[in-house]
Amino acid sequence: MEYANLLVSVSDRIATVTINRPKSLNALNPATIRELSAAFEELAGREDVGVVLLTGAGEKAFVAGADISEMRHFTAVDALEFALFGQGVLERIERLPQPVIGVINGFALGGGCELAMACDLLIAADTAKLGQPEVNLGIIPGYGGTQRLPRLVGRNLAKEMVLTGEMITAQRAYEIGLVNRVVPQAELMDTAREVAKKILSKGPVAIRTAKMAMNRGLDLDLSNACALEANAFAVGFSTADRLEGMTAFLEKRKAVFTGK
Ligand code: CO8
Repeated sequence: MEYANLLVSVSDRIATVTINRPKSLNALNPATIRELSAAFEELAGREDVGVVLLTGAGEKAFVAGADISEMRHFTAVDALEFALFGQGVLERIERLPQPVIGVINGFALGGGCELAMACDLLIAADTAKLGQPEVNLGIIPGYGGTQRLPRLVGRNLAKEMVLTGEMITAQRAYEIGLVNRVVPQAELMDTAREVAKKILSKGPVAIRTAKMAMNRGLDLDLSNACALEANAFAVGFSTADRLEGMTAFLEKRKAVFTGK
């Protein structure tokens, strides 16, 4: 599928989705959000895709937020619609069957930081900066920032970021658990692909059910979350891959998984 604001490519079972509006620092306008929705809907159904990398075009920005020039003309009703639609798109990304690695190549601000937080894990360039600067514009985060950020880094650190609007460095984001790794800009894509390849070498059904159990379980109390895990664990025993994985271990060879 061709997009005006995205580049989508697939190679070696890794899809790369690049938000491609570098002149606006990859800001999310309504058209781009709609395209992200369509792209991730398509990727969910692709059996030749095992991991998705999500990044921004150029070296300066992942996504510098919602597009302020378009948002400036919104009515409250427009804002509600834009927020709810965008939240649905981020939920689609979060619940994609395949893992999504956010490759944070520069500024991830406002809606960009929120988009990053919908990914399963984040690898950031040492030059990246993250933040929720909405209060500088007299508004608040609208794509789940007030909700996902406290869940990820804790209430007080999230409040500091949202209430001061200050950006933090990639290194600081690593220290507070907002990103998984920080690497030199030049090594960013290679590192992301290495992590993707490691995930791809595991049993695909196990990867999908582990992601689902962690995502859904976080919204439940521990007892129900563990019951969900037990059921997902049991499903794994219906696969040929678990027999292959265990047999390969006992035969001291590398497992060859088929996703069945
Ligand atoms: N929207 C539109 N254009 C943008 C945005 C943006 N968010 N960010 C940057 N740009 C544009 C600039 O206007 C500029 O355009 P031009 O060259 O035509 O003047 C170009 O990108 C380059 O930007 P700068 O010249 O500003 O580059 P600097 O290196 O000086 O600064 C910054 C980089 C610090 C990233 C700066 O551009 C900045 O502060 N950007 C805005 C960041 C921001 O406030 N983001 C939050 C937006 S609000 C939001 O995301 C809410 C999300 C929830 C939405 C809910 C729906 C209602």
